[in-house]
Amino acid sequence: MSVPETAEKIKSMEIRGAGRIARAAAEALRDHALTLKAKDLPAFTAAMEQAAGILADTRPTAVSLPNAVHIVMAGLDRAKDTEDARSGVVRRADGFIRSSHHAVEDIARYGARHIRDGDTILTHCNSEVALACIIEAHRSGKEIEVFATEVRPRNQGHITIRTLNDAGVKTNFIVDSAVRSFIHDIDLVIVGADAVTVNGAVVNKIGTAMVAHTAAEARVNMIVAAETYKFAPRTIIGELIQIEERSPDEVLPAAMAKTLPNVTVRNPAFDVTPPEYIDLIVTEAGAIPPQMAYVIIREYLGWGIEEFQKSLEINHRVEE
Ligand code: RI2
Repeated sequence: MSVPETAEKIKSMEIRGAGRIARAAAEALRDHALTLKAKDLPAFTAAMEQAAGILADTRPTAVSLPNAVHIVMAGLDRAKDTEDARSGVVRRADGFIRSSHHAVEDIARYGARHIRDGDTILTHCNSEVALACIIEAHRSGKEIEVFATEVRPRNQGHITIRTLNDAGVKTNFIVDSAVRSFIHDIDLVIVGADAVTVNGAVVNKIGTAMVAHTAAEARVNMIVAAETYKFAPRTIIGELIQIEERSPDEVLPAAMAKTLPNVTVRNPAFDVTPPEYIDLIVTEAGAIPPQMAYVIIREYLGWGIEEFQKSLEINHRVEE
């Protein structure tokens, strides 16, 4: 798929979910590299950088997206010629997509071990990797039951219940505001993540923080399933995760909003769950307490503080 087409589908959420948008961006960059006609290496690099920028700018919160773009684009500056640059992009994009699928499989196995026979699980939104844990537990023969939320305003819960239904998992569908009413029926909460910050806070679909708070108050454990590329390296240097605020039309029909001049519709798509509400983050590198997020950023993304210090030095030099 072309870069503009992929970008449009990510923006409109036809392609959605933090892992899926990351893979779609890698795929679009690979296809772009394969068809790009450039007169020389600088022209090729400039065109690739432009495409990378377009894709990275589509949705601001899921850090898997800029991380995937970073991984695919890394090393482009060391390419010998256009063909070397082209094959490098293709190799890294394919490598990212492959390892992303493997990560989901590994997390499914690790996460499923936290689910006991007879457990009732609550999940919020539609996370490919959180559902993979649940489905793996079901496949391994554990008797489980799920409560899935509706997920206003985009109803990602509909995708979740379809997936669980098709996998043969006994599922209850509830509105988001019913979580407190059922929390005493729940043994474990499992959600995905759009971003994990250096202090172990988890940015995920709006409502996740409320679910986490409710679970903590009821002493129900909460685990987050997140591939390592959902950890946010730039939070090391104090960068905050931008919370996407989407169109008010998703919440209230424009025709009705027009009749309410004193009402402002707010539509943040994500919220932040503090680390103290999270028992474990299950990654493909193993399960970690949220407080160990820095280690994942450093060891698995390879972007420790040094890389930023280097880039800061370069900036200082330019300023002088
Ligand atoms: P996976 C989604 O965002 C949800 O917040 C979900 O929990 C998260 O991405 C992770 O999804 P959106 O695209 O990568 O629905 O686990 O706004 O599928």
